[in-house]
Amino acid sequence: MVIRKWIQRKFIIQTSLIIIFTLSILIVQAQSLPDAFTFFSGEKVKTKSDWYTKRQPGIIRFFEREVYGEIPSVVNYTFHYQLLEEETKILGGKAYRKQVRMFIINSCKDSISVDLLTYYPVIAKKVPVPVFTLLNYGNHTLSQDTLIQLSVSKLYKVEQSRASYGRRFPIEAIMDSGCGVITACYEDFIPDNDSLFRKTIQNFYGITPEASGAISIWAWAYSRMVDYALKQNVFDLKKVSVLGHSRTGKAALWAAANDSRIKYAFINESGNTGAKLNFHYNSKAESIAKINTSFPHWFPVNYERYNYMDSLRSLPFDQHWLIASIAPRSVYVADANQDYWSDPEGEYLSLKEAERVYQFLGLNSQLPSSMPQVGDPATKGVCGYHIREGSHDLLLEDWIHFMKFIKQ
Ligand code: GTR
Repeated sequence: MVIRKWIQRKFIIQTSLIIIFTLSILIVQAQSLPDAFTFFSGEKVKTKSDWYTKRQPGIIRFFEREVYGEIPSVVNYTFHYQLLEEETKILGGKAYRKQVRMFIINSCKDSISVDLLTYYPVIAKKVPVPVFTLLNYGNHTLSQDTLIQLSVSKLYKVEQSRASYGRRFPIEAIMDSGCGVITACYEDFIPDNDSLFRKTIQNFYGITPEASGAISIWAWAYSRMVDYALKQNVFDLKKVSVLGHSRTGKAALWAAANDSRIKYAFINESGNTGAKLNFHYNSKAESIAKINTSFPHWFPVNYERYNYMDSLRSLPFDQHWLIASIAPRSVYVADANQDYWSDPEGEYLSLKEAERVYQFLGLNSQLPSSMPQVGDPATKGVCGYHIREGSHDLLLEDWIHFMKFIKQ
């Protein structure tokens, strides 16, 4: 009896000690949200110039080294454009479609090709229109139209997948709204597959697979669509945008942070390592450890250092820094209320935190203090947000809000 009591007491003491020890580790490690205005040195951003000349570039360098990895330098490539389809009138004459094959040639004269599918309303010939650049899963997946070439990416040469993502590309509504669009298959730039990614990044882009990730190559891809947009006289240079959904939303965000020619960033349900705030830790949502495990080729090896730091709330940075680095240019984040994996609340909080930087810089943004309700978009000023009913997708409803925002 005495021995049993003694064992019980010993067990209780030991368990309590373990609990106290674990809690103390968590308390020591857990921090508050890393401040966008504080440099790693501990110094504070005091002026707008501090932000634009030191903090903003410092954030980009940090994310390049630690999160997304190296982006290829465009000067190492030459580009050649081959017309596949001349400007063709479509939709009963209210818009034009054009298809161009872009050859990207590296310094060893190796090349890859990407099919650019472009649409613009007829009015664009008189008055340049806003343009969305969009990465997709194969140009032919967007439409029933058999004149749209099957994507050059080997993985997509499948006629059955034609129009399988038609819902993500409401072309008639886009043309009716008076906007243009340039779209290309994301895997034409680099395959979304670990072993093919490793080969392509090494052999074609000349970057080691450890030093970069596919998100950086897709961000570079957005900039290459922007190069093409800027060569067309039908698009308004002040309204050149990137639009990405989910994994390509992460890439669109990273592209906008790096490329100041991008004036609007539409970041749809980008989730972890996109717009989502890691400090809003939520067990239903994707974590850094999970994304690094499921998609090791999306990020450089450095990013693995941050596995579990989100659950411990000990990360030294967070994604609102990256959103803020887009300032003074516009950013719009969008969610769906059943998309728990992307963590809509975490995305809104991130945008709301980034807004503090926009306001510090004297820019007009008026996001509500609590998260907007479904069907009640927040679109006043340079930062926009909406959440719609439904699950993870890019739908006409999202496009309608984006088109209204870019045109205002
Ligand atoms: C998921 C991934 C997300 C998101 C999504 C997508 O499997 O966990 O981060 O990128 O894929 O791209 O559809």
